Amino acid sequence: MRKTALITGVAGQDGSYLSELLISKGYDVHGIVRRNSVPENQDSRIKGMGITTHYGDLLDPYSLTRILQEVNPDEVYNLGAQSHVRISFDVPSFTIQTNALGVLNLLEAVRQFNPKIKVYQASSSEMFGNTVDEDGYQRKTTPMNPTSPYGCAKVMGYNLMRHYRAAYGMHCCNGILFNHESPRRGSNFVTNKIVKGAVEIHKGLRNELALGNLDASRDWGHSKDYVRAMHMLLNNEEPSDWVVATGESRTIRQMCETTFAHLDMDYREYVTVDPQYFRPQELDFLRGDSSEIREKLGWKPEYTFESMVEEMVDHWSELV
Ligand code: G4F
Repeated sequence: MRKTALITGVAGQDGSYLSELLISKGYDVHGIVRRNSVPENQDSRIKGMGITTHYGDLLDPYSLTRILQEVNPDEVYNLGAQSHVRISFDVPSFTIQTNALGVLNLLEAVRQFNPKIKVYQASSSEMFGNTVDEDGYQRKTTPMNPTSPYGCAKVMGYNLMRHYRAAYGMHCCNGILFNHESPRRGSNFVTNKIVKGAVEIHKGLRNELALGNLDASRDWGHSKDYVRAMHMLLNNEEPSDWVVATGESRTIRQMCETTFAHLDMDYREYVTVDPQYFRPQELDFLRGDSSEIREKLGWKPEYTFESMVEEMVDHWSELV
């Protein structure tokens, strides 16, 4: 029988790739969108895909109950969040409400409507903060010491999922996803900001690119590979928590070097550092150990760091 999926945050980078994946697998896909004064800004990534959208909000439990009743999903993917770490310092209360209380609202609505629905939670490597195991990796046993309101809220969401699994036997799964990018990434996240800026400089539209901390290091994968992992791990018989990562870490400086080199430029001639992009507390280093999902579920990324950057450069070169 045809399966039905409900996705919060459907209009975002991951929501749009996940929708495409599920549609290709024969799912009926529904998504929750929040009211926006310019709706065109919101559906640009998902227009014409064949998704049914519903107005709702993680902070409005009535809307969640109504949508669950209307859609009656087999699987719920909670990708809705205030997803920008730097901005979480500016809007900490909103971030905590959406990213932590929102998870509770969704879990309670599912539990009361039908506790057999499978629930995926977009947990994040930001939860680890500056803790790294002795071998230089983070894994699900690594202590969580978040360094941002965003990270604190994600830890709460993560724990709520584990609690609902243990207390009510619900099929709740956390995907602890390390950074994942693509041409659909918002251009205020560092990868797309660098690529867009480099392409604009290459085309003579600007002279420099101002960034924040160039020495932070991230484990960057491609969103398309990571939404595949979401679907795989949610459909594993035993509900559990899984790390999804490439196992490679690069600094922002290295990201600049690779991107500008693709365009035959030297980043050192154009990149400047502007303290306005620093964070009150920085997460210095991320590198994930995803051996469990690779060994048990056979997941592995198809993109390399280089092929991902190339795709992003091609995208912006066509667009700008
Ligand atoms: O691209 P970012 O903004 O991503 P960040 O903070 O790592 O968060 C992303 O990944 C998390 C997973 O670990 C997700 F949970 C979260 O939702 C989001 O998707 O920043 C990456 C790094 C930071 O160290 C930041 O300080 O880049 C550094 N950076 C340097 N200059 C900058 C800039 N970040 C941004 N956004 N803009 C800059 O100009």
